[in-house]
Amino acid sequence: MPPLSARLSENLLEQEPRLKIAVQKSGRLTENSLHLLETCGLTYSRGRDQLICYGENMPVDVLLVRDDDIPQLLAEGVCDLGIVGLNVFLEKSNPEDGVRKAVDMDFGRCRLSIAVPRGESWDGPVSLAGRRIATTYPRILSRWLDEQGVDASVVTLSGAVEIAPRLGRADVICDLVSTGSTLAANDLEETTIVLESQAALLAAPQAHSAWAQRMISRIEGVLRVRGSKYIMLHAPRAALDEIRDLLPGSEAPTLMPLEGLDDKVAVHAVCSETVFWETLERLKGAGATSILVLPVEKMLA
Ligand code: PRT
Ligand code: ZN
Repeated sequence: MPPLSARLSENLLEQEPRLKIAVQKSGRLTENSLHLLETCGLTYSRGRDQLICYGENMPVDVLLVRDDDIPQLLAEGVCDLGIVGLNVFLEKSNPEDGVRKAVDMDFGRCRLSIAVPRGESWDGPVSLAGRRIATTYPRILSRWLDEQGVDASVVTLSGAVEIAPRLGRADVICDLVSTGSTLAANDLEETTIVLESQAALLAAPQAHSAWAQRMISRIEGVLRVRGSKYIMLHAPRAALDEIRDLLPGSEAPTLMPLEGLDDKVAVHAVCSETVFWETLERLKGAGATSILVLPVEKMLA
C-alpha cells in the first residue's frame, strides 16, 4: 500500500494513469538515474518492499528492477520510460517491440571491447576467425562479427567473462570496459571497440501521455543545463564580432546598452559548451571586461 502522501497526490493531482519509470535497483546506474529524476523535480517515498518509489508531487512512480529486465518491461507496457545502458538496450530489445531511445544521458560511459590474452598477436578483426569469444552480449557481438565478415564462435556466459580464457572456456573475450583495470588484472589486452555505450532514456511505444512528454523534456533540459553556463560581460562595440565568435556554443547573445557608456555594451549569452579559463583570457584579450560566468539551474527550450 503506498503511503498516504502518495495516495493523496494520486487522487488530487491527476486522474490519468500514473507514469512508470524503470530504473536499475542496485548498480552503476542507480544513483545517477535517481538523482536525475530528483533534479527534474520528482520527490518520492520508497515503498516498504524497496521496489517502488511513489512520486509525491507528480503522478510518476519509479520501479526499481534489474537493468536487464527494463527493455522487456517497456515492451510489455508495464513501464513507460526506463534508464539503461545502450549496451543493454541493443542486446535485450527487439526492433518489433517499438521501444525507442529517447535521450542520450551523460553518465554510465563504457565500451564493449574485444580483449585478447596479453602478448597475443592482433591483426584486426580477422584475427578472430575460427576463435571462441566469451561474452554476455551475444547479439551485439554476432551482429558486429557479421559486419566485419568474420566467422567466429560466440560463447555466451552470464558473468565473469574475464576469466573465461584462463579456464579454457574461450580464446578471447568481448566485455564492457571502463578503466581497463579488470582486463589488466586478468592479463588481457583491449584490442578493438565493438560498441561505445552510455546510459540512455528509453521510451515505450505507448509513452505518449502528457507526463511522459513532460518528463522527457525535463530530462533533456537537465542534461542541457549541466553542460551550460551563462556568461555576462561588457564589450567594446568595436570588438563585438570577435567577442561573439569567442563565446563557446552560444547562438544569439543578448546585447544591452550601458548607462553613460556609448562605446560599450553588455553581452549576455548561454554557452552550451564548457567555458575554459583560456576562453575567458581570450575574451579579456579582445577587450571584454567585468566577465562573469554563472551556472544555469533550469532551462526549457
Ligand atoms: O543487477 P543488475 O543486472 O541490474 O546490474 P549489472 O551487474 O548487470 O550492471 P552494472 O551495475 O554492473 O552496470 C550497469 C551498466 O553500467 C552497464 O550495463 C553499462 O551500461 C554501464 N557500465 C559503465 C558498466 C561499466 N561502466 C563497467 N565498468 N558496466 C560494467 N562494467 C564492468 C566491466 O565489465 C568490468 O568487469 O565493471 C568492471 C570494471 O571495469 P573496469 O574497466 O573499470 O575495470
Ligand atoms: Zn544486469
